Amino acid sequence: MRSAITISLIPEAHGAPFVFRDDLAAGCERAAALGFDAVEVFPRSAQELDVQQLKNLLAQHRLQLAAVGTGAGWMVHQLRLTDADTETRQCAQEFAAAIVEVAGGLGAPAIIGSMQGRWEGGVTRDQALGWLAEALEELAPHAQNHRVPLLLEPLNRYETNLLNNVADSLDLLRKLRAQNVKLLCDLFHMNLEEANIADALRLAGPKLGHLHFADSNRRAFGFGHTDLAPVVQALRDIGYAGCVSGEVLPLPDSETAAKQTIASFKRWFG
Ligand code: LER
Ligand code: MN
Repeated sequence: MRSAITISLIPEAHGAPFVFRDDLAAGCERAAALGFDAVEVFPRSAQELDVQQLKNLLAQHRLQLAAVGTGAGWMVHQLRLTDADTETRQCAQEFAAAIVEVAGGLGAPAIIGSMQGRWEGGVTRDQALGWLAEALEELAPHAQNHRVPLLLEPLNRYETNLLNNVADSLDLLRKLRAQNVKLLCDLFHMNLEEANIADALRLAGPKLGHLHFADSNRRAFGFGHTDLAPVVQALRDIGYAGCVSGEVLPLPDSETAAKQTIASFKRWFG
């Protein structure tokens, strides 16, 4: 398993669970200095990400790119893949596809999390799931061209009413022709939504593609009360070999959250 830490380049995302923010160079420097294997980057858009700078920083610090988030599509641009408006869905699709391409070019998967949107108004749950499935079918081949998966993240009920748990997300994956859509399981969301986190990870099994490593209160692992022992056992049992990425609140500050994340990673996965 590889350790990773999050860097947000979205000025509007203050209050969101990203450890380092606003400065890609400084984030990569701290990540490498603290011993992380990889960084997970959240750009404002594909076009606003300086790909050459990121490539140089990864090479300079011997870091891998764990994943690239599409969350700004929703947070900044109010784009959802399941919006009732056809044109907005198309814009959302183009926004996400551009990030899939940029991430794939750097050997990393893109994350579809908040861009899954929600069902509301005149849109039924089935309709929203149908639109999400169509979007994933279109995005997944772009990722496949780069030989990377596309990550789908179930979120807790306060962020979406569409995919909240592993079982429902697997139901959707089973309906897809694309085989490279994998689940991103976020331990913070799972703590709220799953009856048993370890059982849910076992259910995900080979479809688990990425892990967000956050404690019960969305702080760095060890700063909350999630019992990690059964979670680690489940990950071992399913042979998970992907990233364990600290997507947590920068509390009490970024440096302390990052240090706590790598210390917990080494303790449990080292
Ligand atoms: C949002 O709550 C989250 O967990 C992010 O990873 C979504 O992109
Ligand atoms: Mn997450």
